[in-house]
Amino acid sequence: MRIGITCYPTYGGSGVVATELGLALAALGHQVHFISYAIPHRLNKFFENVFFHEVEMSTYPLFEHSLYDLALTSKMLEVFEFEDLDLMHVHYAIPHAVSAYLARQVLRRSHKNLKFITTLHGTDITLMGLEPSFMPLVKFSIEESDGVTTVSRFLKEKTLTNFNIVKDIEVIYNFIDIERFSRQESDTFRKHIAPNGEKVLVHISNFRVVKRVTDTIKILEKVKKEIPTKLVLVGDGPDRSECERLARELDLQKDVLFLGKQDGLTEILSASDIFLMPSQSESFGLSALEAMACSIPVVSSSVGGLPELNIHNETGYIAEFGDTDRMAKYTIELLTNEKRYKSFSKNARDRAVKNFDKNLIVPQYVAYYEKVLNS
Ligand code: GMT
Repeated sequence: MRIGITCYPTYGGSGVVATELGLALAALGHQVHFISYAIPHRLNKFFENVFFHEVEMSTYPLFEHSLYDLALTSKMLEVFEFEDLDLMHVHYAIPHAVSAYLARQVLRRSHKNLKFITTLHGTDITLMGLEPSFMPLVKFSIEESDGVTTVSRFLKEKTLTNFNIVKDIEVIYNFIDIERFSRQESDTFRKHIAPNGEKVLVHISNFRVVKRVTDTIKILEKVKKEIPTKLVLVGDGPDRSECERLARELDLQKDVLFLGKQDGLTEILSASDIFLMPSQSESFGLSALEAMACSIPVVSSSVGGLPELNIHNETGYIAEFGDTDRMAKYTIELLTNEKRYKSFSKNARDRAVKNFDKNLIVPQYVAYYEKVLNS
């Protein structure tokens, strides 16, 4: 197949899933054309069967705001025409599904048929999509998509109820390369961050308010009262300054390591004991899956799709969001019970391998593409 993929190219789960999917499809022999305003984060070298088309943005004094949605539509039309695409797959509804819809309508005039699939990832349904300035178009573009997938059962339910939609939606979970994400046996990084044998908690995100990164510091404060522990924070975003302020206020500035955006996630995860995900909203939790694949148990909130990933008392623990006392209690329990820790660690890896291996999930996308193309 010749597949066009549009996603946000920045540091974030939906872009990562879209890029990894495109690379996996290309490795299977499909031709993949990424269409976005910048080259996606993980598309950083040459890959056979993979092409990138940059959406060019022209500036003009009359246009005070960028007209990205329209420029994206035009680029989709150009790529469809010259690369003979079979299908467009857009990730994150706003504005990608609307641009794909527009492209399809333009092509219909010349009796050409472009089908598009929309994958909903999270805040396009639970937060941004609900804003009055977006809601009618999000509903419309989902209803008009030739196929719709969500990354969890939770997100499917939310889509149907939040937007009052009656439509078949396919749940296709996030996936992982289980060979790339596996525990590395090197203690160089660990010695650097925990030189006196401290335990290590880790969190990876884009530091948006919904991630509640400050809760990880509150958890550290409570855990540290019982066990010498460090906290590694990976990523960057709007809440980073607030986290740095809180760490100083709680006199934890030497125990919280802010690493910023990083590529070598397996090395960092392999040097850690527990992954914290205290989110207020989370449709799946891709970075928790990355941790599980590296045999790291997860202490998370119970929101959204997290219980579909992190099984309470098996791969980690879940607690109500905001309940940092309980999350700290669970963390201490795991860090002080070696037998339980080992079994959770094994369960986490096993669950990632059995349920979220890219070799299981990518064929589900291919089958769905075929179903939509043949409908
Ligand atoms: O919806 C978002 O916040 C954007 C998106 C992203 O690009 O980071 O994150 C979502 O998509 C990921 C990949 O499917 C999921 O693993 C994340 O749980 C989800 N984030 C939220 O629901 C907050």
